[in-house]
Amino acid sequence: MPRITEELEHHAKKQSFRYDKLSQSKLVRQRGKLPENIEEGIVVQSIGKDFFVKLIGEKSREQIVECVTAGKIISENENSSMVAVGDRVGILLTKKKNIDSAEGKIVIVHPRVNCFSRKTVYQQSREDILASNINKILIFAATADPQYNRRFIDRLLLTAELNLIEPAICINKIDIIFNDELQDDFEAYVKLGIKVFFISALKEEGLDQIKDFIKDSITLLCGASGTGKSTLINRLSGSAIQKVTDISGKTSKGKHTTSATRMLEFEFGGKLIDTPGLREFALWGLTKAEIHLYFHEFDSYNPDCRFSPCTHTHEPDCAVKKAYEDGLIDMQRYESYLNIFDSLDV
Ligand SMILES: Nc1nc2c(ncn2[C@@H]2O[C@H](COP(=O)(O)OP(=O)(O)OP(=O)(O)O)[C@@H](O)[C@H]2O)c(=O)[nH]1
Ligand SMILES: [Mg+2]
Ligand SMILES: [Zn+2]
Repeated sequence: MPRITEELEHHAKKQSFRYDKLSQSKLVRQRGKLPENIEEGIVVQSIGKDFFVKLIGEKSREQIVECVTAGKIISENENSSMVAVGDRVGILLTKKKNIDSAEGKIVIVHPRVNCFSRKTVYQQSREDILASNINKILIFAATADPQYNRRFIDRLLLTAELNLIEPAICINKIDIIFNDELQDDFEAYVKLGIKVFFISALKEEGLDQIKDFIKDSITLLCGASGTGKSTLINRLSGSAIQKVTDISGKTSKGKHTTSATRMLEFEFGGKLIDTPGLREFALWGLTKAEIHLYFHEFDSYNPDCRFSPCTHTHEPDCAVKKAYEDGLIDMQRYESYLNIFDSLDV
């Protein structure tokens, strides 16, 4: 991705950074000069405070280095997770008997091109980044065990559009349920031009469309726990887990660990970032006033509302609400809109 590289290098050369003490963390962002002897890399796994960084410098052999974060980090990314999978980082090697057993310290996090984030669960007003520098997101859910939740899907769709990330919805476990009702439930998304895949990871049905989608891009895979994300990854890798080019190969903390966010690379071309199952997804970076702009089925009715701006919740002569009442707007999407509207403070 030459564009990303150029942008990051440009920023790295500026050597001027904010100082910003983070309240809940000992880590600080520091203004200052870049240290010398920095190795450049990309974060391919995060688990707790441990990170795995794949070196990408000209002389590197794409080794994976286990890293912690330095007490002070140089970063321009404000008010957000300090380090996330997908980040371009600069590290200092701390133990260096030989490069393959080296350990490192992350000292710089380069500016992100984009990221996929939510609001932190335990703190107000902090951006919790699931992954950065990604092209696509595969919003993953299941027909049953656990059954999909469309409101959850809608929240992820909004976040994808906000961050200019191409989304697709993947409904797994069609070996349990697959009927017209299920397909009808996702018709609203198909009409909006969003790709919807129905698959069974376990029975390996429909996997070609997933391969097509993720080929040659960096795709974030996220959804609730137990929906089958790791199963999909195993199947895509050719059923034997070791065939997944596990680019965080140094860890011995378990192949199927669900507590790590991990970037995996496939032989057919493309990277998929497996994430721990999401329980909650509070929106970050959107206000009440703007969310209606992300519900594109409202677009053609919007100009006919009597008030402008109109929140489409209580105003008289609201064309969007009328369209909903006339059955022209998908019921659940409108309800999702109201649900998200109510969940936001401002
Ligand atoms: N029937 C059926 N079961 C599936 C399918 N895919 C996965 N499963 C089962 O669903 C369970 C959870 O699968 P995982 O792949 O661990 O789910 P996950 O999304 O990675 O879960 P977390 O890592 O906790 O987020 C396992 O018992 C799988 O065998 C499928 O297509 N059909
Ligand atoms: Mg998993
Ligand atoms: Zn209106």
